[in-house]
Amino acid sequence: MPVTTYPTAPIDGQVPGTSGLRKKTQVFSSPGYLETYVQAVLNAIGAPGKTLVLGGDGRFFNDTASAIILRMAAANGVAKVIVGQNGILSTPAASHLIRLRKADGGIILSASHNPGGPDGDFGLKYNIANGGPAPESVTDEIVSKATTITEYHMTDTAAPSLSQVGTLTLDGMTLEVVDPVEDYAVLMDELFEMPAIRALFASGFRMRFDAMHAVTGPYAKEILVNRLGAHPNTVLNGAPLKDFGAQIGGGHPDPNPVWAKPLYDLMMDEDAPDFAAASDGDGDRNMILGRDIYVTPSDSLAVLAANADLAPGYAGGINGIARSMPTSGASDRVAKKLGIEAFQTPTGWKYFGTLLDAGRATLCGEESAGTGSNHVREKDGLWAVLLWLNILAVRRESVADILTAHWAEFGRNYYSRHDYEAVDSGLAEGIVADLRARLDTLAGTTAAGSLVTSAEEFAYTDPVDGSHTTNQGLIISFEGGARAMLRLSGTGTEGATIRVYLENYAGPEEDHSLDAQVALKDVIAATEEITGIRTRTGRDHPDVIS
Ligand code: VG1
Ligand code: CO
Repeated sequence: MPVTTYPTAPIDGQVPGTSGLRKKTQVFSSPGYLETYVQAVLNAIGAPGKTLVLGGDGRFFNDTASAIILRMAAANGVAKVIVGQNGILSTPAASHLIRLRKADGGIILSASHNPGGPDGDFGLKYNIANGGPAPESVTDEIVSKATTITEYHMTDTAAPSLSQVGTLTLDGMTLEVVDPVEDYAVLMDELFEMPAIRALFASGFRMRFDAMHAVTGPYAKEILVNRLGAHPNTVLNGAPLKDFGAQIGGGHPDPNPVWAKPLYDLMMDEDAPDFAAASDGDGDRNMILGRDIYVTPSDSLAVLAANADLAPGYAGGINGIARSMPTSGASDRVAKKLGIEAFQTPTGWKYFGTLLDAGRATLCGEESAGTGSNHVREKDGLWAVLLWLNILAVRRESVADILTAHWAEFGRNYYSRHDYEAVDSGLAEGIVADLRARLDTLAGTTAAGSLVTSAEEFAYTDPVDGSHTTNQGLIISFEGGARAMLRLSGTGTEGATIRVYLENYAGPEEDHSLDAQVALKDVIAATEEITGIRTRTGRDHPDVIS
């Protein structure tokens, strides 16, 4: 087998954040950069004889990167790679394929909701045999290899075209090209009451799913239209584009009220359909909308958990609910009622893996539009949409009625996230460091009329494997149950993004009809008084409010 060995490239700031390595496409595609990181992954996992899954969200550089990775896998002795046709797999579909085919792991090419294109972002994430993102122990090993290796290996043979499903070889390595949608669609058939959802659509129920020109287009068309009988106009922006439509209309595959504004506006219109959803670049996030109502991801997790037993996949009930620390406590109230465990983990899906594997958590969620279950080891956008559809098909109530009834029973956790983007990194780190230094002095003080009951830095000990992680965000708790959380994003590629998460609770008898920003105004004012973010960044409002 003709293999050439090349010198590695220096990888700056390579520490993987909450979701693998993300960089500007120009950095990722610069000579030797992708190759050095891939060689580090292959060395860290011990490539010879392994079976790996490979696929990505189809963004610019996906095809070139896939070809390079295949040639490197062959040169490093990987036995077999199962790859999505044309190098495409959504993140949840990749997770499922790793599990279904008992692969040793997988490489997912995506920068998720970050913009794509030559001037956008690219990313690479390694997932382990359970289908989930590599835990810190593995990513630390990859980072250590990336900074110490001096060469990478690649076969001289060109990678074959991935346009046809079938089995090929590349210099002795088996290459199986699979339909990216089929296995995933079968899994969804098993979990949900498909006849009930089909009957719902047949009864005239109208839905819009915005694929945002990203990877979920083909998945949504197959499942919603072909299998469930939804009208073909249900799927919007269903043709995947390498830049997610940035050129044609400023597309940016981040499913929230800001970036999916046309869909949001449609649902606030008189003539709105019954239900709408959107997903992100790699298909693991979801946004849920009903007529005249936006469902926050934290509320969505709580509603899904409270109603999960309406779907066949969860008919026996759920074992536990895990949420990330900045996600609102709404799902904790559901866990309490169900008499099951509730977990609060650091941000990032990798922290749910052990709880899912151990059968202690069945549903998991993050405030950043991620919801999922033990069916895979990633968050799953279409899964959340289908569970909502299953619940709507059984209850035959509107999204707004379901939410109103939920709040009447459990109370409402008003919630919002304020992001300050592209802040100077030193300034952002200074704001966090100054607050960290004052945490011990905050309890008992009042800010903007609110009494601080405690202030702490979030640290987490995994209840399954005992691993410990620190510095996972700052939490300020106020009298009455309100919380403000602060952390720096680990997925940005330009300066720093400061995320401020805000929560306030209104009990079952209280008013649930307020605008979230109004309900949170005291927490917002107190947080600014304590942190000084707006004063110090010189901004009078956040860049994104979700
Ligand atoms: C963000 C979200 C986090 C999520 C991560 C990856 O991280 O806040 O909840 O797990 O993105 O999601 P950060 O560090 O920027 O806050 V995805 O859909 O981008 O894989
Ligand atoms: Co994503």
